[in-house]
Amino acid sequence: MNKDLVTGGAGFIGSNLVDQLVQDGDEVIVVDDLSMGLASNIPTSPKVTFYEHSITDHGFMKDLLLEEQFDYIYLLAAIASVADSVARPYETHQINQEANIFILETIRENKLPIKKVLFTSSAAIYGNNPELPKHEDSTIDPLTPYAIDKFATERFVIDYGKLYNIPTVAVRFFNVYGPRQNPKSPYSGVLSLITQAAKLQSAFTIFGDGEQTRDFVFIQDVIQALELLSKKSEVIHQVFNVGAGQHTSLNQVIKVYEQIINRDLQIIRKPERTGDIKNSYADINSLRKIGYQPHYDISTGLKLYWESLTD
Ligand code: UD2
Repeated sequence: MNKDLVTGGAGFIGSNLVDQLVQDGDEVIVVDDLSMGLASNIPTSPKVTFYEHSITDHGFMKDLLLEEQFDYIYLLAAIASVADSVARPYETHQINQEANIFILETIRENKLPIKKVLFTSSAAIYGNNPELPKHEDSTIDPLTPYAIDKFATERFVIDYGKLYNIPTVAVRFFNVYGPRQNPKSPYSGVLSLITQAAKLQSAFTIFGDGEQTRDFVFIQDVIQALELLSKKSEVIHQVFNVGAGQHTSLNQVIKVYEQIINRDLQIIRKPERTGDIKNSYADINSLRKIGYQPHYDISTGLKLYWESLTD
């Protein structure tokens, strides 16, 4: 039986991953300080142990790593909001970078026999590079503390892998959406904000003309990608875009949603946000080559997201 560590396992993506790992029969340990996540997201199962702790507590993390001897480590704990990283750059650095390097360092120093360490980065590292679609080797343009730390940590993860012979891999998430996504801040993912507006029958604000596009990828497709990347032992020391490989405009999203809920959404239009990117989507050929195939188009994914709220 595999033993897995999921940092950030109470969050949106982390908790969906924990669900899957438990279904696979793994034993899962979650470390999360609940700064963004919710304890209620973590499945109650004898196979899951939850530690409400920050990954920046080095003593705690070291003891845990030495004691548990994990097979798989999924690094998802982070300040996940770009706006937060701008407000708290040093704290972001301690969480998003230093704490992760400390984990790698503990593995290196103690020669821990890990099967795979998977780090989660972001499409934010491409910044304003207008190239479409974004390839893993496209020019990067990290514009915020969030993007800088994500990129640098990706490099550390790959380099620790190559230099010290640790099986590591990194992913760059595009616009992930689905059940448990938290619509708490105005900078939360746009699909969680639309979903919340639909649920509360409140107005949704579109910034700009609504023709901006994003590569919206449903959480179950993301989980498929994470599982493939962690379980394929020959896949190491590489970074992968994780998206659906499609782009959809906000105006299209609104139409799809109105069909799902069978009524019109209340829309307010405001000027484009400063710094907004017009179009973004992922080249997912590297991921396809290892067997990834996205199964959820935007209408299927949004329908499942909507139904998860009304259950
Ligand atoms: C994502 C990240 C952002 C940064 C960026 C880098 C999230 C939530 N956002 O921004 O932090 O990493 O990638 O490329 O992960 N919009 C509205 N109304 C709203 C909210 C958003 O019209 O109430 C628009 C927004 O102006 C943008 C689009 O929807 O044009 C998507 O916004 P988003 O924040 O979900 O995602 P993105 O890709 O701009």
